[in-house]
Amino acid sequence: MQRRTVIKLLGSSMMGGSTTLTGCTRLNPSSPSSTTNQPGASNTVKMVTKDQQSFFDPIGLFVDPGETITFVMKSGNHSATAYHRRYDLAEETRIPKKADPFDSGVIIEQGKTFKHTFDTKGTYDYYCIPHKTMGMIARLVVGKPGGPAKGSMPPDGTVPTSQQIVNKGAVSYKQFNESR
Ligand SMILES: [Cu+2]
Repeated sequence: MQRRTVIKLLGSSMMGGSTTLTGCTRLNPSSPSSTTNQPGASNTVKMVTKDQQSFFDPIGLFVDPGETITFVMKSGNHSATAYHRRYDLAEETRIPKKADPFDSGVIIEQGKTFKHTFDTKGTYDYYCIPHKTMGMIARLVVGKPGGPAKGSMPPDGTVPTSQQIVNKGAVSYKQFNESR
């Protein structure tokens, strides 16, 4: 009776052991890249309509130069569009001089994503085409603050300061509203 229990335990622990080893081998290569991210920050910005409010979340995000941000359509109809004079609604340019402007166009399908890679350092302000005048705006800092948006607020409302974004890595929409 006792002996059979021991054998059973040995058997199951051996099987468990081999499973764990396989898992380790697969997981190891991905762990270095996940530790280079800022604590608690990810490179995803959600576009949301909830309780009659439309917003980007986080409203402020820091990334390193060369990183890609994924904008995800959660609910509603939205765009992620840089304040750049090339776009009709942007009354001023609020991204660094040498930066590539970006515009997702209005996205209506839930779950759809738009990606943009940010190579030029500085402060980037952007808006949502349908909700710009209602203050659906947000800010990114790539590497370090700079450019025309660095020390001022967009014409459509307020976003976290460049320094707040540098300090926190990511400022959620909820956090930002509670601090105002
Ligand atoms: Cu919107």
